[in-house]
Amino acid sequence: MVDSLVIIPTYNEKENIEKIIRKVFSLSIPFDILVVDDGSPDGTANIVKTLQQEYPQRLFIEERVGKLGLGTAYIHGFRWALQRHYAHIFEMDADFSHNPEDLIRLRQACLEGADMAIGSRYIKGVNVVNWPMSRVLMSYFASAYVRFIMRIDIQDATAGFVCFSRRVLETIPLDKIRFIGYAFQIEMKFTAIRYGFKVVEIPIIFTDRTHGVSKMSTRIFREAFFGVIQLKVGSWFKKYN
Ligand SMILES: Nc1nc2c(ncn2[C@@H]2O[C@H](COP(=O)(O)OP(=O)(O)OP(=O)(O)O)[C@@H](O)[C@H]2O)c(=O)[nH]1
Ligand SMILES: [Mg+2]
Repeated sequence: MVDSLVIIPTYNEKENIEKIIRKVFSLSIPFDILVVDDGSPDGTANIVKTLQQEYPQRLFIEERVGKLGLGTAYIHGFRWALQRHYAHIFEMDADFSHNPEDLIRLRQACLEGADMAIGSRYIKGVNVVNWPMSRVLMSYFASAYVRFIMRIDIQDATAGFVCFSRRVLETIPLDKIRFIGYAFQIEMKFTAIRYGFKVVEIPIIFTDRTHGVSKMSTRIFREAFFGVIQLKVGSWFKKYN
């Protein structure tokens, strides 16, 4: 039985979705895929459903009615995975910013004792390809800001390429996770560390999307900026056990 599930949230990814699914299924280690699509108007879900005939019992889709945000898409996917047998549960973007080949290295880190392995852009310098300098700087300083406020030793706090061991998702109260964008990624890491899980960073090269459109918005940015302060203050009053 396949022990790994890659959750791919999608909103208007018709240029990427078929290619990324085929790429994941061509890896030397088997991974199942769950696409969580938020009613993409461009028909992303239909492409997935057609491919399901080619990959029965390996490719799954959950469709939600509207664009409900990345964080809640992942929470939906985590719950789906926990109802099944998966030991390793991954987050990965649809747009090839994350190289599917790296799934194997993230999984390996968890097999070697990590509870959560993060594909990190900032372990050895800055490994980002094709981002405008302004965005690299923003992301890099965002991580520094998070480290400063949260006092966590994570170089790439907003990373969205992650392998969770099942026990992490079973332990974290998923109904208490409240953020949806970059702050969601920070919140998951912060919470896992607070619960005492071993979180490791694996260096990856991150490439800007070449197809499709960005869903990054100032709202997501604002959520992250104020969210970390809220998370930090909230953690003073919260018990992690
Ligand atoms: N289900 C779902 N998926 C989403 C939503 N917003 C973004 N996504 C997906 O989440 C992943 C990351 O979103 P991106 O738009 O690539 O965000 P980003 O990487 O910060 O920005 P760019 O790479 O510049 O576009 C992609 O696979 C998107 O399709 C959403 O509201 N719901
Ligand atoms: Mg992207």
